[in-house]
Amino acid sequence: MPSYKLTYFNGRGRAELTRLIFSAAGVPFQDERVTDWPGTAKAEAPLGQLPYLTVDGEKIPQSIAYTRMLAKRFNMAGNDELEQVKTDVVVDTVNDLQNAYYLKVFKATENRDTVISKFLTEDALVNLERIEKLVNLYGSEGFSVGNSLKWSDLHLYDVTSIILTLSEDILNKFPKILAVRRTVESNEKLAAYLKARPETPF
Ligand SMILES: N[C@@H](CCC(=O)N[C@@H](CS)C(=O)NCC(=O)O)C(=O)O
Repeated sequence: MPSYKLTYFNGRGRAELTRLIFSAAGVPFQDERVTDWPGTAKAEAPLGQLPYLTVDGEKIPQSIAYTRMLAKRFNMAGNDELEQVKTDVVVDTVNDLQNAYYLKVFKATENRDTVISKFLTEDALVNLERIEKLVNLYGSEGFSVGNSLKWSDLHLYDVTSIILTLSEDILNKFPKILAVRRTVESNEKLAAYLKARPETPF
């Protein structure tokens, strides 16, 4: 089996999707959490950013690219070409939501309440509507694409968990998204991981 080491800060952030994939697949990996940044870690990171994944000694940056490779290896990328592209479409749309959150909310230092309420009524709503529409088109009850677990389900779960910390009822009008969240939470391996994972600052 290849050796995997995931290097990130002590947070969920852009590394949590990868941790969820390893957990769902039951594949062991080293979960390295850097506490001294930039320190020497920035110079050691291929693009001067975290996260990156070291596969059999080779460091690979860009979390979505290497997580897609893992999803293929662990049979969570789609069962044929059409399922793969649909899964990528959901992942990209969830990325739009995640990137808007990082850009507008995570980085906000002033007027946080105003920034959050604008984000929730604009970016969050638009992107959640799009994700709900895609799950309706491509998925089935509890799965965002087809009828088995894909990495898009895990990304959807992870990013909507962040949105829920800003507004606990925002997902109530998105039944398809809620159904995917229930699938993830009721998966035995994922439930065990979610229960055991550490609380972190982000
Ligand atoms: N597209 C990249 C984004 C990586 C990124 O923005 N990393 C941030 C943390 S989430 C970072 O390393 N910030 C610290 C820095 O640039 O010094 C990915 O998904 O891996």
